[in-house]
Amino acid sequence: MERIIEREFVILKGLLDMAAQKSLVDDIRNVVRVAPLMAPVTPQGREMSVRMTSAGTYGWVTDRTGYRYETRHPSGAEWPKIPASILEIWQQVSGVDRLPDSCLVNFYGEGARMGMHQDKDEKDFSAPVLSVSLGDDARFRLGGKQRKGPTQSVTLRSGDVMLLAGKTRMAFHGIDRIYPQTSGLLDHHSTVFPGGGRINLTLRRVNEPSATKVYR
Ligand code: MD3
Ligand code: FE
Repeated sequence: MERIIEREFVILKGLLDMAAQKSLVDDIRNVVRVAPLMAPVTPQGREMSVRMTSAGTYGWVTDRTGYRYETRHPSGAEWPKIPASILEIWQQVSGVDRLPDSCLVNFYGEGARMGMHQDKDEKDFSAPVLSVSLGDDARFRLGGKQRKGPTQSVTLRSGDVMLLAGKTRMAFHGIDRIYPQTSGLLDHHSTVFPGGGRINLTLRRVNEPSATKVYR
């Protein structure tokens, strides 16, 4: 008999050791060279404090036109491939065969935050979302499917990996604050990430399962 245990909200504290974290930052530096970080503007015309770019088939973008996924950076170039090191984490922990088709790279400098929101610009809500934290500590807040209601807070540290599936996939969530200078990880790339800060990678399935090529 097959038993499926649904894991809806899993935090793998310290899954990535220092060596793995450093090589991920090297890989992200190469992504950022091809697809530079941007200062996203909301449809309401407010600049977000988080800097963003993407890798993969689809990248999440926002401007006065709205929130959406695009196949190109605003420069006109296609997004770089998702580094193999990042796909390996997905294969290790996601529990699904499909690979992510989007890797959002969020960069938080001192004072950056992300207000409570739901992720609902994707076509495939059946796949989990996976988050990788690198650099400075962050206060993460997770609520329910309604904007109002109880929330729980967790400190995310460098090397932590989080899996959001099932009901949690549609939960409101945000980053209240960054704790500056709590990690030296980004200092070895101070020209790319001046003043340290935090990087979050968010791996997602954007397109429908039927659009996925299966290789056997
Ligand atoms: C919970 N990023 O990019 S990652 C985002 O740390 C985003 O940069 C935050 O929220 C960050 O949309 C949080 C963790 C995360 C990602 C997706 C979720 C948590 C989630 C989707 C549903 C519920
Ligand atoms: Fe989100």
